Order: sequence, then C-alpha cells, then structure tokens
Amino acid sequence: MRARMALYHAGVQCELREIVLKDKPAAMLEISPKATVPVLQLTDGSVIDESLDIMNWALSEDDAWRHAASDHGKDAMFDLIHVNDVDFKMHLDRYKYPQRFVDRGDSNDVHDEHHFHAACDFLAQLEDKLKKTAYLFGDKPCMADVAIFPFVRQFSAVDRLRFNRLSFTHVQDWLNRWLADQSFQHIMVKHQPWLSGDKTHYLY
Ligand SMILES: N[C@@H](CCC(=O)N[C@@H](CS)C(=O)NCC(=O)O)C(=O)O
Repeated sequence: MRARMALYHAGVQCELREIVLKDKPAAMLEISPKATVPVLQLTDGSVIDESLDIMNWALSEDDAWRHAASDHGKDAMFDLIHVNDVDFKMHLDRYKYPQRFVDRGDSNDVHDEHHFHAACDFLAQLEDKLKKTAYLFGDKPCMADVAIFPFVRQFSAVDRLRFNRLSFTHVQDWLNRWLADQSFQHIMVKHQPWLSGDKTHYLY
C-alpha cells in the first residue's frame, strides 16, 4: 500500500499485478524468492522487494516529499519510520493476530493488552507531532506520513470503537484525511488476481 502510494505520488507509471498470498504466481517467485509483497521490477530487470526501498526509489526520482522533510531533518523522518517498522509493527502484529503468537507462549490476554498499550505509546508520539502541524513533519505530507499511516490504519481496524475512543484526536483526523485522500482511493481500487496473459492494469 505504501509502496503504491509513493509510486503514485512520484508520478511513476507501472503495471499492477494483484497477488493472492496463498497462491503466489511462479513469475513472482522467480524474481523474488523472498515471496513477500510488494515486489517492483524495473524496466532494466532489477527487482526491489522491500516496501521502504520502493518508496525510497520512487521518491528519489521526484523527491518533493523527501525535500519537504529535509527542513525538519531527514534523520528524524527516517528514525520515526524505523520505529514504526520495527517497534510499532511488532506490537501491531501481536495485538492484531494474538493467536499467531500463542504457540510460542508469548500471547495471552495480559500480553495482548501490553501490545495495545505499547502501540499506543507510538501513537502518542505521532499525536505530539500532529498537534503542531497537519502532517508529521510539517504542513505538507512527506514520506513518513505515507510510510506510517497504513500501519495506523491496520491498528485502527482491529477495534475501531476502541481506536475512536482514544484521546489521539489529531492522529484520528490525520488518518481520516489519508483514507479520504484521492491518492489512497485510487491505489485501493482492486483488480482481479493476476494471471499470465491478462489485460494489463496500470497505476495511472
Ligand atoms: N518488510 C517487508 C514486509 C513485507 C511483508 O511481510 N508483506 C506481507 C504482506 S503485507 C507478505 O507478503 N507476506 C507473505 C505471505 O503472507 O505469504 C516490506 O515492507 O516489504
């Protein structure tokens, strides 16, 4: 999702292939044995198969969003994305899928609550920033906004009422603005899972 958002905002045209994770096509596994989505294959055949790397590649071609952040320190932006990708995502996964962690003995109700509250600590950091500016690093969106909001969206969807009751009104408003954003609506249009020989779907 965030890779598509970055490609869209950078104006990079690309062919889209929807994947069913339980039935990954051979063409995908051939170019990316790591077997996770997203995967981007460039016209020279090279492959980028980490969402953040795709974002960096896309926005390095047209870096208005990275530039916007530079006034506030690119390091701070990448540090926040790192905390999102490592810590927040870890707590999110355990809050969202407690049953996946049961076998490893590290999930029970107490732990699930722990992960909810630990995730909220990160939301509190976002709330502090969004109290001051409309986006995380200023009055315009930057890469950090797009890198992070899809994970906050996932968090909000686990228990929407509970999320809405949190006192993070600026985070809620920021998320709602992204969900209503034309770019998000555009990239979320679903296509049938890709089969060789299908009509080509493009990002634009
Ligand atoms: N760090 C990777 C994580 C990618 C990832 O884990 N993607 C999930 C879907 S959101 C996936 O493809 N899982 C493989 C599977 O479920 O088979 C990235 O951001 O690109």
